[in-house]
Amino acid sequence: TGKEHWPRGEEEVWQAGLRGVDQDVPSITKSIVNHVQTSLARQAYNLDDLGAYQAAALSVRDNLLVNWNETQLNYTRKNPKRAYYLSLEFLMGRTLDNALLNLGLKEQYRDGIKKLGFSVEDILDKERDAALGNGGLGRLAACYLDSGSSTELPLWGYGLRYKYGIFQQLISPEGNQLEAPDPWLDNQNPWELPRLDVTYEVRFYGHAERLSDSRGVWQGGQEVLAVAYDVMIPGYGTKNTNNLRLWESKPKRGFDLNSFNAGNYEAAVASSNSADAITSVLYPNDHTSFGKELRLKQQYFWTAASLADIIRRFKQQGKPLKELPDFVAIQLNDTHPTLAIPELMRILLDEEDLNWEQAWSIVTNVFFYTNHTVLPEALEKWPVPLIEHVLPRHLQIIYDINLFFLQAVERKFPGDRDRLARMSLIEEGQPKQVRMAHLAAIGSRKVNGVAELHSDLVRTTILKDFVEFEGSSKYSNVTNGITPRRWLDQCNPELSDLITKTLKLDKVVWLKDLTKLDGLLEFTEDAAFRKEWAAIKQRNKERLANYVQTTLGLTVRTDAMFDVQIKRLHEYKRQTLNILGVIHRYLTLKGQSPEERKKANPRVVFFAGKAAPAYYIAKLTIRLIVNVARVINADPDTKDYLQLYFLPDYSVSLAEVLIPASDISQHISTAGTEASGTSNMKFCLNGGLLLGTVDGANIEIAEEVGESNVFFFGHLTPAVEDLRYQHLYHPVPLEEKCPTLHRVLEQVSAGLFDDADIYEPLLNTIRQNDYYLLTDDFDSYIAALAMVDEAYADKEEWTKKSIRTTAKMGKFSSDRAILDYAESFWNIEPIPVTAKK
Ligand code: KOT
Repeated sequence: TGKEHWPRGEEEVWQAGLRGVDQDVPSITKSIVNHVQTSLARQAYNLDDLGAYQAAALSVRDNLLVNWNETQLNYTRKNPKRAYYLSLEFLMGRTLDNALLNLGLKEQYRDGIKKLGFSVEDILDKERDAALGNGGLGRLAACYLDSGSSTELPLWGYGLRYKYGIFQQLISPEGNQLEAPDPWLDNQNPWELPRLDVTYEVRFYGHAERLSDSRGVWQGGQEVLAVAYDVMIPGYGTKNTNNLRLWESKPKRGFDLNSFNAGNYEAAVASSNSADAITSVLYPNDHTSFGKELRLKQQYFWTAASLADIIRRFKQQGKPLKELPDFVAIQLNDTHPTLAIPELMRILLDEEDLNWEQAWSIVTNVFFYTNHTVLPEALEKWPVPLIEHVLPRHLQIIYDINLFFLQAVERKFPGDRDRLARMSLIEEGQPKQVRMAHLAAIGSRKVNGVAELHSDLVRTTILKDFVEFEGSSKYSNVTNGITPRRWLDQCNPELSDLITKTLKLDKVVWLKDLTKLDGLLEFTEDAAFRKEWAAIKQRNKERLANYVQTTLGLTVRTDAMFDVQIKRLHEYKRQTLNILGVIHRYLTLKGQSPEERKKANPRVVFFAGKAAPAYYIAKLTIRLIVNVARVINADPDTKDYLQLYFLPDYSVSLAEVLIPASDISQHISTAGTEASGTSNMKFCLNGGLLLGTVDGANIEIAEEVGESNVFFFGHLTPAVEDLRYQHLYHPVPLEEKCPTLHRVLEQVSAGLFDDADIYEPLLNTIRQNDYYLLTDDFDSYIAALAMVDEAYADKEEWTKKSIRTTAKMGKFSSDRAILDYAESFWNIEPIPVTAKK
């Protein structure tokens, strides 16, 4: 009829109400005051910054809701193919500032908030980060949502609404990391919309029976309810506002009345508690697979609810399921959502009565899998007995997939038993385990890595056999990206303004086509421009120093080079290399006369990052950094030349202060271990230079900005395997192999910074097999640091490098990345919300 999406009643009456929200300053202040009075029920006279934040947020949210509704209605009407991004982590950070900038309302709200007696900066600072992620993988998902809306793609995210996000990090006086919970929902969250009517039942445990070769039935066990919470994702410079749907678990029926009446209160609440537990907390492990039952339940709960929702939406169109791949693409963010593959098979076989070929053909055209790491300990494997217990029907389906798959491999490579064992979905052992990366690969239409080198490694190492079997065209690359809205315009407003002024473009233009930045190149020779550029960096350094002063009470000197390494603590990322380099610098300074020292380039070194709570070596690294900082910062001989800070509780918001302030940042993973890295892109976009290894996206950054503008060191990926072999079979004593490093380790062992012996377990990882090759790379690392010093001594030349770096970062916009997914994988197109009639 074409009328099914029209309102009941009189259209003009509806239209009068659907005017949207007025955006002039008087309307904004009126709306804020109104929210103070009604939504918050607070008095104007004693409103504090938090209350003002909440009222402003609710007022901004009204704008988002209008756009969100229009976008969703537009999708419903036009019915395009949609893409869904399934991620267990969305590291969103704060929302208010981002929403204001994306809506183009920052200045109006600044004025309005000022008229109400508050400062916009103070109230922005009251917002807690939404920290539903560990690091790069979760932040990437957040950048992709921003870009999906900004490029007007019909892209939804699906995740979990954890009650507790990533733990809060505290540092004890001894330098140990302590963890505290992150109850981010304690204040009500204005950015989410509870959809208490959108619910699905998700089953666990019970028993499965086969009804025929491919069909089965799964009954009994526990049923848990998934409840939807929607988070609005505004696009930049467009009305398009996509949705991030987060699931909360809750018991299907409050508690069990029978047990309750029988006086067994504990049994009555136990099943209710176990339902609530599913979405209670984000697992704080990065790059490890733990095999914990609750984590498996999280993964299934989320994939089952998301698929049920996607299929319900598809079915509303009245189309047959064989057309699902024409309307739905689902991107799997790492292997965490891989259970979606057997779950969709289960739905199609057991509930929709399709045969195996029909079902498998739909599945393998709907899913797309992104791999984010080749580290063996991070590749997910689930014990077969655990899957059998929690998801008995899915185990049957996984076995069936495996059987058909291995039969096909056998036909192509007859008699190659080793190959079958390597490729099987099931790893033999005690217990047997399901290899999720294999399942994700064979169940998907495309598989990609996240930077050129990483995608090559995926093709030639962990999925080599699969490329040989299926052909290489399925295995491709999409280099990661970052949103320039948050990671330049929002975190570095002065630089953003200077760029806008210099390019003589509306900022919407270059922020949506970041390659426009290369128009800055011609200004590198303009001394006045360089002066402004350098002055902004200096003010950002002062802003960071001010943050450290107010939060930690420490005075940072801002006339020094700022050298920053901020990321999860992990041996492969080699924070240890950095801190040992700092100690080397300290010992060198101590050995010099006061006259010699005066020639030194003063440096302030910043670290920040969390360690997984059970990662002992990573925690010991934090302790070493904290104690070296304590000694160095108190040493009158050196404190003018070297300062060191470990900033606790690293977060998206802290990154937004640190990144614009950096002169040089370190991305120094052992070659071949960091899939991409994304903070490297953020630093460079903000005119910080890069000190790094030839790894991940560092390589592509160097290709763009030119090798003369980055500082590379260390062995290359092809050498790594040989070096590890040497360590095992032809070890050379450290004092011979690398005397400089030997001397540093001796000082740590002797107790120069802390109790002697405390760091032996950490130092022994280096002295013994040195898996991450610190002993091989230390000398070239020190040489690279010296080159950085030398380059920094020529301030004008350094500023030119800084400008050139920013100018050449266009490739790394997440808009480019998401459009690449949309075109080469998903086959979806922008669906702009057209202006209302
Ligand atoms: C793996 C298992 C559990 C939790 C997280 C991971 C993980 C995270 N694997 N890779 N990552 C990072 O993903 C980023 C985004 O693609 C990359 O930039 C980074 O190099 C990966 O380490």
